[in-house]
Amino acid sequence: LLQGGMLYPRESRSRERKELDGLWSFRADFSDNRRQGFEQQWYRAPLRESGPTLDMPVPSSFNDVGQDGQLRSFVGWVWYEREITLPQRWTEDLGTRVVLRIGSAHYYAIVWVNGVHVLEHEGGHLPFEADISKLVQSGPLSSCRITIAINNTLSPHTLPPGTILYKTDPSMYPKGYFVQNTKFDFFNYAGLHRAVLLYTTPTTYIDDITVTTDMDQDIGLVNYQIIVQGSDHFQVDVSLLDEEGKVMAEGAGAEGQLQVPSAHLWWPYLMHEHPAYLYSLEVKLTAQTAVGPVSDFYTLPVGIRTVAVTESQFLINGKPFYFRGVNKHEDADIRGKGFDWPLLVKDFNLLRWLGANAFRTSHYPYAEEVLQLCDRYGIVVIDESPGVGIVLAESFGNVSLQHHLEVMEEMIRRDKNHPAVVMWSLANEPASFLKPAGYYFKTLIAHTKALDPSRPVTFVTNTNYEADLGAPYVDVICVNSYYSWYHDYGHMEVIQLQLATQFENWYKAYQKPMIQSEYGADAIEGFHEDPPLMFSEEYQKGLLQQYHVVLDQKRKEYVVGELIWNFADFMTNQSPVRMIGNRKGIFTRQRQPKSAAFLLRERYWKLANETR
Ligand code: BDP
Repeated sequence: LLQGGMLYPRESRSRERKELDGLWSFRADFSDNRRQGFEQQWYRAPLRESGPTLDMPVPSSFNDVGQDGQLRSFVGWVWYEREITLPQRWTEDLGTRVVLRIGSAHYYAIVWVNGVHVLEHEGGHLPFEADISKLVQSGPLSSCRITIAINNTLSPHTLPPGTILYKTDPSMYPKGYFVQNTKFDFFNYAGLHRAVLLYTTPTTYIDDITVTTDMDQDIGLVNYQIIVQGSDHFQVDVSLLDEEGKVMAEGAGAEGQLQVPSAHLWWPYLMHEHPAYLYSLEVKLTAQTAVGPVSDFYTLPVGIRTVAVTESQFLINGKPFYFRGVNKHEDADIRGKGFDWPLLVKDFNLLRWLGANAFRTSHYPYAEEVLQLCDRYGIVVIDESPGVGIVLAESFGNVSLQHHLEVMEEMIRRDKNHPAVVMWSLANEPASFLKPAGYYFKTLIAHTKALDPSRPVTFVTNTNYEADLGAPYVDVICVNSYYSWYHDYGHMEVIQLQLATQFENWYKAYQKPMIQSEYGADAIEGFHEDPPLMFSEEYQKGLLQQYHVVLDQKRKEYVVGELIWNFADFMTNQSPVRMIGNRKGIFTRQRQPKSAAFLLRERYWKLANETR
């Protein structure tokens, strides 16, 4: 199991944070073997001393901010560097612990501080951190230089997987020519995609908090477990405050249960008069240490809710819940997958405009700030791992499985306390008919459930119900289908029959609740054709309407949700079937509605009013 917690860095009476967003120095290593940076040790001295640098914004993907096509499609190591000045109290107070935290670096990262190697991390969508106190407190330096080398290369054992293809025909390609191939349908944006920051804690500190909640009649039960590092002699006190700041329950000790009479439950958006009620768990640590008494404070938002699955229902707080939602991507013009507040707020405003109550983090874990807003707004999340495009036999082997198990540990460690997260999705459209897929998913699902027994687990399939070797182990069957899009082009009249058959086959085989986890059609905004033709707004709308007829029948039985593909248009690799990206968005990449958005809006509000 992973060492150490991964609490979101919040300020408190005992904790400070310093964001390192802004311009970093940057260089892509275009040398033939891509290893010049290591051979010349670019981390040893300021980057500008080893060659020319570019200004690179953080957070952002590096691909789309420049005018250089080579950099846009670069595969290999890129180097980021930033020099910062630290406050004296951080560098001189030996009771202060200084931590460097990187929200996301895609894909493999190596970090140096003042030329000293401090950590490495694999995987582009989850945070990692290092205690750098010793490095910044060891000398007269009040500045510190952070160097991060990032490699975006994907192999059969990375998540997501990919392959490097060498093109060796000398009559067609120059010497050493290679391309990165992937089996997923979005652009492999890379760089420092989320906040890089420094934060402090005392040297004896609250390392991790785990909260699970339950109900006993109208009493809310909040189970908590706190992990402390730095000392064995400490005291932990907790109190749970309501939204007005009134103390509702108190406890002492690193583990326990708080009881909240007449608890306000955390409800999804539009399901209750007061959705998304959040309590605050205030944790106070006091310890006797060599340098005297120390206190650490951390406040965690807590939503009291339950999640359960029956043969045909998905229950939140004991009530049937229907996912009316979208699949998203972290994707936008210029910044690529870089975190951006205006974009985030716009997206949440659009979700509420739609009357949506849920989304899936297709196809990787999203920024923590996204989940925090879901907690606050009552938007329910299916939290998906970066297991997208697992289709090669090699990617089901032990090396890959081991990494996937670790990714689930990192993901659950980061996201376990979000009430909005109601289910883990382990993968999207894996080749789950391949023989090793049975063992792979059995092991992965058992591990995930051991890490978090409180949430159902799924993966999203497009395999035939008879051939799927992973489906026996999931709690909810999530199926993607593209009737009348990837086959039977133009023939919307076959959708109802094919979709009804899909649901009936799966349900008969498994008796588990089902979600239509993807369906949709490309439409170029402003293209109109009536009668509808593919790629017109009318076709996208017409196709969705056919799906809705069947969804309306089956949701009365065992279908518990529908997630449109996709919320917005997004960038993909170039190909003859992608016209500047995937156009299945109901919003454009700039977040303007196509006709289908109005259709969905009407539908979602109608569904909301029925179930309210
Ligand atoms: C599904 C994938 C999704 C694609 C979509 C499409 O899960 O990532 O973008 O198809 O082709 O198979 O539009």
